[in-house]
Amino acid sequence: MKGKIIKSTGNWYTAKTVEGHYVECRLKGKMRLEEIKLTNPVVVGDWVEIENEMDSGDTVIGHIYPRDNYIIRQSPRQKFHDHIIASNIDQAILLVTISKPRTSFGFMDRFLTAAACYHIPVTIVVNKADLLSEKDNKKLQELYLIYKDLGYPIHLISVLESKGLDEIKQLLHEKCTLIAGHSGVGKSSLINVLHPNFNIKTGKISSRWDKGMHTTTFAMLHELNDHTQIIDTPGIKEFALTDVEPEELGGYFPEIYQRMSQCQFNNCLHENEPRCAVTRAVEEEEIHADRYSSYLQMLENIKEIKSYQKRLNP
Ligand SMILES: Nc1nc2c(ncn2[C@@H]2O[C@H](COP(=O)(O)OP(=O)(O)OP(=O)(O)O)[C@@H](O)[C@H]2O)c(=O)[nH]1
Ligand SMILES: [Mg+2]
Ligand SMILES: [Zn+2]
Repeated sequence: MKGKIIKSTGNWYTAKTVEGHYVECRLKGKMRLEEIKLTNPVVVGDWVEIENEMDSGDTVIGHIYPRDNYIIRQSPRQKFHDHIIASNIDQAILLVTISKPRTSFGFMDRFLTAAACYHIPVTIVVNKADLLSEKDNKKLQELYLIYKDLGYPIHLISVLESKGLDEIKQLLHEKCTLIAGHSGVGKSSLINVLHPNFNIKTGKISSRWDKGMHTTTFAMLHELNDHTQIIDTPGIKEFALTDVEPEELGGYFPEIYQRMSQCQFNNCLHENEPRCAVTRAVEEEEIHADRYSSYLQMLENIKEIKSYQKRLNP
């Protein structure tokens, strides 16, 4: 029977079958051996085939259907160990806060790029509007200036004061949406206010560091109604760009994509090449310097990953 994984805690998974039943299952013994090398062979959002195992009487996952897309994060401990957060999503909300905790533009760029690789549309949602100081407001204006121009929809909300939530409800309607962002930005709090019956655990912000406490520890799919699903995720430090080639990266930056056909070399990486339309646009301040430096950082990172992979499989 076909089902969708809604929760994963180590070796056990919860799947919702197409008939609407919730079943606890684990990976079939044989599959476990074959896929043992992967950190997380089954993830929230995966479509799987569930069967009854004769010997054990357990309900097991016998097959994982190919994923349409997924979002990967970089392991906080091991640089090259990536971890798929969730799969088969229609869209993502990048939930950010200007302060408590602060979300950097560099972090946003990484997520936007990771999502663009899989053609996952992203809406930027700025939470904690109630906390904005004058200085924060300036930062927020800068955020609008950069990202609105690039074509990303942006919403300003306050979960605490229930402001701006109707637009979010409309946005989620009949889609499967992943909510991503740093620990403490209010991902779980937002999901809680969207449904009266939800009671997801939320955590305080450390007053010492202005950072979240990593309250949500694994991704979980919550159903607002039969056709509307929302995936809560743990606070993330870094998103990984494992599957991207260096010369592809520019294609995922709308402002680079727009200009790269005008570069002299068609394999231009927009670093120091002559007659590069991208570096020219940066000099002329048509491309934001912060965005360009995010690009260069990601490019370095991708090159590093590639050379690591080459060393592993020469
Ligand atoms: N002032 C203010 N605080 C908020 C708002 N939304 C959420 N919070 C608070 O922010 C803190 C963190 O909220 P969570 O929902 O646990 O954050 P999270 O993003 O799920 O964090 P992790 O699970 O650690 O990734 C809680 O104390 C919330 O009450 C808001 O709009 N304004
Ligand atoms: Mg949470
Ligand atoms: Zn170029």
